[in-house]
Amino acid sequence: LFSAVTLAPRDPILGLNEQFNADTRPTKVNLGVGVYYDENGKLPLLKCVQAAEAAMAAAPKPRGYLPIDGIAAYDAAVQGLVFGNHEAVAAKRVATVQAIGGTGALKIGADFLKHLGPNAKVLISDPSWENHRALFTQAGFTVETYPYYDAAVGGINVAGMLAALNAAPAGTVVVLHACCHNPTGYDLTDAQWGEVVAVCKAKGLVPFLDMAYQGFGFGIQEDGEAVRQFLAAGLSFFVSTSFSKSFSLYGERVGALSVVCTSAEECTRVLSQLKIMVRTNYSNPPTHGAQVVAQVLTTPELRAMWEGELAGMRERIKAMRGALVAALKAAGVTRDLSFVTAQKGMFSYSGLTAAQMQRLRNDFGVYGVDSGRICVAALNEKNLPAVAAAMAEVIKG
Ligand code: PLP
Ligand code: TYF
Repeated sequence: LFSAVTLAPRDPILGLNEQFNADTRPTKVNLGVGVYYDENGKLPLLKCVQAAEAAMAAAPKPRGYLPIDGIAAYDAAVQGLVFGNHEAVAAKRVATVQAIGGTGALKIGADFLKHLGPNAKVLISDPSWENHRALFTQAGFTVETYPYYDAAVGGINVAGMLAALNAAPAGTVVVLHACCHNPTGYDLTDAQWGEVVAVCKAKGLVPFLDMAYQGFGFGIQEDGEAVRQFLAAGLSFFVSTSFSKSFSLYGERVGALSVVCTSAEECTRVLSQLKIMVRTNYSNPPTHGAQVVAQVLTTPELRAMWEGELAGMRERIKAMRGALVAALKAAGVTRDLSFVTAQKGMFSYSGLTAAQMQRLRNDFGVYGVDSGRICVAALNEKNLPAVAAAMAEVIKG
């Protein structure tokens, strides 16, 4: 039965974890996978999460099946976070379903889109989170890219991106990183978002905003600018939400898919189809993580606690970016490093070549992705000197 089954390649990022775990050097540092570690190098368990769980444990509830679209209070809280108090929410023209992480939200959206337009193409940024390609391909789409990162200018090739979108046929699904682009850390400016929105509108493209890092750029509100612009343009679009990073709830798999429609009536029909996608994949979502997030988002004291803890993560990452630049300069690196502090979110595209990244790994036990991406959210005051020294060695050759 399985004699013709080929061996699939490892996930380029998760595969690195296995290699890291097998490394016996005590000085090894994992800057591969996109996970936030605190100043002690530990995965945080947020205080707001602990408080919500304590409250839940004090009033334990039975675990029946959830509705297919998840916990109603959770879906409403997600809408508030992503769409603010926009008229679209009050008008009941946003369909939101709880999903199994941001990945699950993308897949529910992809499956629905495949039914909607079986011949549509999907465009993702070049480069993008590798799972975007894999997931939309698995859902049956042909996946192509639009230009995004330009090594020559050390930033975004906006003209190239707009030209590619302009040339795409109506109905093309365009996957966009709402904030904190993975892997490059470069986001469009507000004005550039305006241009992207205008092309999507003029050409009848289907925007799919992936929001996996809300709050890691400038702030919860600030990071919603792209969503606000698509709302203001009156477009129908998709938003996938992940709370893996912003609540440090990676393993609970908490996310949501929202689809902005043109009317409440249309929204009812769309929601009914999203529920079929959920039902035929896993029937209904799990309880615990979404209950925690709903409790935090809807309890004022817990919400304030979360916003403070999220700001703490964001500020610590910024401090590490600054410290990395300072340490590299002190170690004699003369090239312009301003991009490290200009980039946002958990990653930095370091500009190092695959060979340099491999040397970092092999000679110094510093693990990053071959694309040159390092997770700056895993830096701390203890590991930073060694990382900077290793990077300086490798950069200077
Ligand atoms: N989208 C992007 C851009 C990501 O970086 C991630 C990271 O894991 C995800 C989606 C998936 O999030 P989740 O772990 O919640 O499935
Ligand atoms: O890009 C990252 O590192 C995170 C985590 O298949 C991740 O988004 C990486 C690969 C993958 C799933 C999650």
